[in-house]
Parts: sequence; structure tokens; C-alpha cells
Amino acid sequence: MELNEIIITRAIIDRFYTKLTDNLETDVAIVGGGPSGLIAGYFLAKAGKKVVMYERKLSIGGGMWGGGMMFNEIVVQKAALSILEEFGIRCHKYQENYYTSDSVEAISSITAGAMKAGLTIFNCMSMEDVMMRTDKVIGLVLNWSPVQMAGLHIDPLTVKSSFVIDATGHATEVVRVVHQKVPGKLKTPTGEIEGEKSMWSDRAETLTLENTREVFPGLYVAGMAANATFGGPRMGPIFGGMLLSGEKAAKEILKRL
Ligand code: 48F
Repeated sequence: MELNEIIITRAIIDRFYTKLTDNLETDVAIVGGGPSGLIAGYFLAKAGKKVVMYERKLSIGGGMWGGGMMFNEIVVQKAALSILEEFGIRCHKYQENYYTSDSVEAISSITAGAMKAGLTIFNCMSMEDVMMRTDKVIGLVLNWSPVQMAGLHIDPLTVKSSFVIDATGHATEVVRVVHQKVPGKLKTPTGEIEGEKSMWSDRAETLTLENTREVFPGLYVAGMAANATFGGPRMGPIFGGMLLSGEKAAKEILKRL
């Protein structure tokens, strides 16, 4: 049978339209497709929740692809090995408490695992604002990344969710938007964004987990965004904290859904 270009086009438009409209109202919307967001999405989807992710870039995976300085290996400590195992990611013991994985295998396996668990991902879409009702985040305002990059004056569209996770990494973009709109209202010691501190891997890995929590009603922070919000240090290419942070964000939200 001869292939028909119009059927190909119609198939893509129909399927994408269904995917888009199916996700206008969800339990959880995750901004940022790095390791912490993907792990949060995986555990929420696995628990049967309706969860959607928006990633600004064409590719999912954030800062994991490049390992450390483009040496495409990551380090994971013992506490997070069970998460690598959950996705069948191979790892090698380097020495006590230091395990390595190929960063490409790690992030591609996590992405595939999260999607198969039920996470829906929209790439090339950026969060530019949140939807709010008196002191509560109730959704996201989205636009195509290329629209933003081209500086086109085109209005965004809005999606609703019971909870939002800011997993935008160092940029902590969702928190920044909320902070801009309602200054001084964050659940941080000062009410403001405390700001990321310089490298201290050991402390950062512990703090990432502690800092993974609700920062404003309806809005959780995970991964590097948690440290940037609550004033934790950066940790470099050790990823246990990121994985455990995603898991914690999912667990905390599941208690409330
Ligand atoms: O930076 P990223 O990988 O976040 P993470 O999950 O992991 C941090 C580590 O990669 C690394 C580290 C670990 O030791 O420190 O940096 O905390 O992924 C964040 C993703 O969010 C996307 C961005 O493109 C990236 O892929 N992102 C950022 N802002 C937006 C966004 C936005 N406004 N809308 C959509 N996506």
C-alpha cells in the first residue's frame, strides 16, 4: 500500500492533540526533565497518578547526559543504588560508597522507565508563569520554547494541576516566578530564595533531600532547585541526591493526593 503524506500528518496531529487535551488537568505537573523531575514523575505515575512533565529543551535529561565535564560517567552513592536497580541501570563499584554508571545509559533508562510507568512528557515547552488562586499555585502557564527564543509576542496557554514540582535545576525557575509575583511569601527562612551555595558535595547531598519539600502552597521543589531555593550548596556530578530527591518529592505529594 502506498504511504500517504496526509495520513502521516493527520496521525501526528490527531495523536498530539489527544495527548495535549488529555493533560490539561492533572494531579501533578513537573517543570524540568532532569534526573530529579524524571524520578518524581516515575514514582507518581507508578502510583497511578496523572502526571505530566514540561521540558524546555528538545532533549530530556537535563544535566545528566554530560556526566562531569563531558566525561560521560556519573557517580552515585550506595544510598541511591536501589533507584538505579529499579531501572536496570548497570553500575560499577569504584570503591566503598562510590559507584559509577554510564550517564547516557542512566538518563535514557530513567526516561524510558518513567514514560512506561505512565509519565507524559512534552518537550520544547517552557513554563513562563504559574496559575494562582489566593496564595496557592494551581497550575502552569506554558509556551513553546521556540516562541520564547524568537522573542515572539504570542500569548501562552494554561494547564491545571493539584501540585506543581519545580525541578528546573540551578535556575529554580518556577520558584523565581512565584517569588516575583508574591515577594517574601516562600516557606524559606527569609521568605525569599536563599540562593545556591558553592561546591560541598557531602553536605549538598544530605541537604538536597532535606530541602525537597513544599516551598509555597501547591509548589514543591526537587533536585538542584531545592538547594537553590533553600540555600544548599552544589554537589557536582554525584547524582544520588538528585534521584532520592525525586523519590521524596513523589512520596510527599502522594501523601496529599
Ligand atoms: O538541571 P537539571 O538536570 O535538574 P536536576 O534534576 O539535576 C541537576 C543535575 O543535572 C546537576 C547537578 C547534580 O549533581 O547539580 O546539575 O535538579 O534539569 C533541569 C531541567 O529543567 C529544564 C532544563 O532545560 C533542564 O532540562 N527547565 C529549566 N527551566 C525550565 C525548564 C522552564 N522554565 N520550563 C521547562 N523546563
